[in-house]
Amino acid sequence: GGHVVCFGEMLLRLSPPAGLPLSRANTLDLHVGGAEANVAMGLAGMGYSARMVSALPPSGLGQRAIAALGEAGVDTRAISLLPGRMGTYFFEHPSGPIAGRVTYDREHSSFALAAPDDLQLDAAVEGAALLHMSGITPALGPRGVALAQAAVDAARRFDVPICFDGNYRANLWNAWDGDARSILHDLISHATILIGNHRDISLLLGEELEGTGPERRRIAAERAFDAYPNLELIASTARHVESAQAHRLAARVDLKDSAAQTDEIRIAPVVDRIGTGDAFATGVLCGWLDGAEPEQMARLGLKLAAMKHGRPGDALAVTRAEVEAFDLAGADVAR
Ligand code: KDG
Repeated sequence: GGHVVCFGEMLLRLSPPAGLPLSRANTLDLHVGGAEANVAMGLAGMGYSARMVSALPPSGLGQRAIAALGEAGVDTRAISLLPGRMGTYFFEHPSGPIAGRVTYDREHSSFALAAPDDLQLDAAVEGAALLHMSGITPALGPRGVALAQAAVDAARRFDVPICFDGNYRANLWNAWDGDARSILHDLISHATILIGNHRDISLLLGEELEGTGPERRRIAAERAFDAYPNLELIASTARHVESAQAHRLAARVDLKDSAAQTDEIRIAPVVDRIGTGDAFATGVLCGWLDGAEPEQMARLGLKLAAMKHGRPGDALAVTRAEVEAFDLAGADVAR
């Protein structure tokens, strides 16, 4: 099939060594991220053709982000170099009883300042197999909403299915008092694939969902299929945090007439859980692109998410051979 277009903002992640707060840091590790770029890098590693559409500043920092994409095998031709800053965020690793913390420093980034016409959406989306985007772009503010809308419009113009990852970021929406519910609702009404858990769906529908655990997740999917007739696939993970070092994770994939739910696996140690949602999305999309059954999609998504927990950085760039060699019941994933 054709290429996958991933559309969104890229960020540099700066983090002090694990265990140190920013207030005592002397050095900062650098990783290249951005939810949709993480998916692009993941798909390219798995052997799919992935193209990133974004905007970056024409500085060394922007070049660093492009280099990461290039190294992972992502097509970078549709990246626009535009005025503005490089979006960054600081991440303090969780340590003992202290939760991890994200501090955004992304205002006035090239992406956030861009207008739809500054980007290369149409050229990239034409002939694509899929457009992957997320709820982060519209959370950036009114300009972000216009960008997300333009991406949806481009996909519709060229009849390209949309995968929308809810990626709800409360801090971004709260910063400008954006009406997340109605904005996300409009965008998701055009999506074919939704990556989102029962909380995302409950926010969209503006109602509490009854039940707990797998039953609530089944109800969430049922409601979402009713509310969004274009949706064909809903995929989500459920996480239980035992401690900063040990998590439990299960995956679920719903089609309209069939569903699959994995066993819960225990993941320890957790090296770095940033980007696990994107790794999960990557696995699900690999399965979808191959026409796989829900079981395979859920399993591959869970596998990539589990692998991401064990590796530093935002993006999981692994090869198919590494994924095949990774045993979900193996050493770093204890059942
Ligand atoms: O999913 C991982 C992303 O959250 C990370 O790479 C940074 O895109 C990011 C964001 O806006 O939080």
